[in-house]
Amino acid sequence: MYQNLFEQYRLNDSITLNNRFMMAPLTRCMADADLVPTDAMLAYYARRAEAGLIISEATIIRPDGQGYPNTPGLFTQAQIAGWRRVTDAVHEKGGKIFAQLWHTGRVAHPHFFNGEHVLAPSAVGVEGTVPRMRELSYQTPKAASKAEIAELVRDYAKAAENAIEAGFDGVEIHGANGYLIDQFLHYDSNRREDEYGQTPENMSRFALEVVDATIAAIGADRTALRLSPGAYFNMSADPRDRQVFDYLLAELGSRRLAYLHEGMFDDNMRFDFLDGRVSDYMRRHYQGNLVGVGGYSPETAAEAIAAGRFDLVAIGRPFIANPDYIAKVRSGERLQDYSDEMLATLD
Ligand code: FNR
Ligand code: 8K6
Repeated sequence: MYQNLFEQYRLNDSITLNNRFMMAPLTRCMADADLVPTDAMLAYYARRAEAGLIISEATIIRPDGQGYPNTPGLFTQAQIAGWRRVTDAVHEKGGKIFAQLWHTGRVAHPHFFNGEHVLAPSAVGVEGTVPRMRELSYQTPKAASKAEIAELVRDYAKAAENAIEAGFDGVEIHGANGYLIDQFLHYDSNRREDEYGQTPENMSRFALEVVDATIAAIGADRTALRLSPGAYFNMSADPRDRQVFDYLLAELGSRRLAYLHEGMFDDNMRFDFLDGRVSDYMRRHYQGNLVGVGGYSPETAAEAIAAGRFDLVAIGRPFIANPDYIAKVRSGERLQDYSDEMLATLD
């Protein structure tokens, strides 16, 4: 069954995947107090090594990128060593794993890094409080200076180098879901009047600088990007955003990334300003490897891939509910349903 999902898939000259399933990046908030991966995390990822490619939970590039408790990092030697144990375990089982590189921007909270402020494109805050820590209200961020933007770009590239040192096969830059890079890409959060704001070209500049610095550090074959043009999470959509993504996707076409990944929870959602689904919009504007995600079952993923709508599928919640997801799908065994209570433990 689902023969196309179990075919090998050649991402590029450097990386071939055992099948077309990816494990989606899933924040679990279970790293230790120093944001180092634990033994339980090692076992959790190793159990899922049959995926063609695991994307790690979002991993912060530096302390002020943190917006949730106990999210792992890739900026200290202890964190690099901790991840090395995870990547070794996945490789021993024949799997591959990319690190998802994260800075939460205006969704960060100084509580986590004893800081004074959080950085974002503009001084426009989000309403509400940090999940699981309801006493922490979000703050109005400080608009990053040009020197601070340049430093952020360097820190993404440094984290990518650290990921390679930690044994990852590559990195997925988290440009989705309302976090720092995405904040530059939307009119809701980017009100800058310098060369990082106001026009599609300017608003794409930070994302492209991060991509180019990462490619320069570790190579395009090992660099991927996640984007969410639908602005469905931590963000308000503006019809003008479409022009920013039209421009950005065209620019990315010449970068030869390992893949481009949509950020979505439900890829059945239709967006008028994108003329339909996020995945279909991305397919029309980007010619490289495309990863679909958001509510897919093996059946619907196999159909979408057969129809050429995307090349690989990422599976999130079902992979939390079924550590042996791939084996179950292969044998036709019934999958356990996901429920939010499963987030309490790392099985
Ligand atoms: C997520 N998602 C997510 N996305 C991301 O880019 N980085 C992350 O760290 C996380 N963390 C995360 C945690 C939890 C608990 C959930 C449920 C989701 C989104 C995820 O990668 C995926 O896009 C969605 O879960 C949709 O796919 P499924 O679950 O329908 O297969
Ligand atoms: C609770 C701390 C962990 C936060 C991780 C960030 C990813 C959030 C995933 C939560 C899933 C529910 C969000 C649903 C939003 C969909 C909107 C259509």
